[in-house]
Amino acid sequence: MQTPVITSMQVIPVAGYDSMLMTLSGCHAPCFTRNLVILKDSAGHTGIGEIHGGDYTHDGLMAMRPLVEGMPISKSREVLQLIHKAIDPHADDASEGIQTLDISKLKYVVRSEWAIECAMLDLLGQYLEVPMCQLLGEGQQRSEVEMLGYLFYVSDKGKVPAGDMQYIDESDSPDPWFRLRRQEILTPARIVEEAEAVAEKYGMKNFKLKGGVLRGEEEMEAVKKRFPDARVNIDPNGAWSLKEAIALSRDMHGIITYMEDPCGPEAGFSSREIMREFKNATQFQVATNMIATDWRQFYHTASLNACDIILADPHFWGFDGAVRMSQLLDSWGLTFGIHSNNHFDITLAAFAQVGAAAVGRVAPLDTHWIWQDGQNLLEDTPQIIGGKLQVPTKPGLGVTLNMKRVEEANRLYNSLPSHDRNDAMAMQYLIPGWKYDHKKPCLVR
Ligand code: GKR
Ligand code: MG
Repeated sequence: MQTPVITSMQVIPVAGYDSMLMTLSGCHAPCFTRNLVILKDSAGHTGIGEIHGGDYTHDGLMAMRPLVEGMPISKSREVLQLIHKAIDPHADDASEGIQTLDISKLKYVVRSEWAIECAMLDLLGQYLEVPMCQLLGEGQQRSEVEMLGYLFYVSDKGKVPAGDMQYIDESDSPDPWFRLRRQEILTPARIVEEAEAVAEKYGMKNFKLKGGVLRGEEEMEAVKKRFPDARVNIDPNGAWSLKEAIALSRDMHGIITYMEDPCGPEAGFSSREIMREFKNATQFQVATNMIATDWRQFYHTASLNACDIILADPHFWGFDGAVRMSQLLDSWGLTFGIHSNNHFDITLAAFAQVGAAAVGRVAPLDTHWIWQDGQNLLEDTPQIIGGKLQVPTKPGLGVTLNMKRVEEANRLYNSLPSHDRNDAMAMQYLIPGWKYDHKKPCLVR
């Protein structure tokens, strides 16, 4: 008996709408892009995966097609091995990761082949009639996965002149969260409103505020506000100096659960060394998606005991890799989590599967989904209920593509002037001549 064979691999670039979200790297554009991988096999099954957008990732996936098509699904590990042997690092990829949140480097940290791994696991799960999480690590650990409400500062989209690409408006939506997420949110009181709307809609009890936007003191004022019955952390993406981060954290014990990438490289020391010093000085638990984005970086992070929580995004680490990380962290008494960028609901389903298979202590998973909710590419988008993402129970990834929606998202992608993420572009409407500086919050110029 032969296992089914992969008969075709399609790569479909797609785009969706976003808010004017602020981070250290600038401001999200009106649209974000992703790449979808769709595999078909000889048993008539469809396997899907989603990964970051942009031509670099798209072209990388297209180049991998000949290594995937024609292979039996039982050889999925071998397919990945062949891909790894065939890939040469790009000449501009200095393996530095995203220690300074230089968004132009993100495409090198993201490994496009993990979208293929996802789609192959989807096919394998359907063949074996088990959910994907049963095929990972030690198998399924839970049926729902705690998520955190990812709060952002949002700028006023009215500042973009008519005629230029416009941000989506949802002021006539019946849903209070959908209305709010497209409006300006720049004060502590508005951040609290945001948290309340998110809690009301999704039932989340854990929040993260994306910092690196205003002065550190102002951002700390926001998280000191009332987060009813909730826990909060802050992630300035390494914008603060060590001295500043220590001063800002002084009165925050009992308010902040952990700090995510509070400081970055400075004075000849790497972020890993600086974060270790931050931990020594404050006794705060520290999380990262910036200083450990591959196993070599993780070795140095772990050697220095620079972090307690590794946000092992499966788009960086792979599905097998992310779950392997959870096993390692568990045996060392550390905590696993997941980081995200803007994504569609296929990634949401993938996070559900990885979160379900992760062993040990799992921090509430990061997701941008709340900013995209409603733009579904699936017939059966996994739901977040009571702050917990429900793990699909059907075999494989456990979800079905809505091809009509995918075609619409592909049309939007094709209408965009550029396919790469550029957070400096929209900043020019807010601060003319704005330039990225990894040590300056984006609205502090
Ligand atoms: O998508 O704007 C964003 C995020 O700020 C992203 O760039 C970060 O990588 O979410 C991320 C984080 O937690 O650092
Ligand atoms: Mg982060």
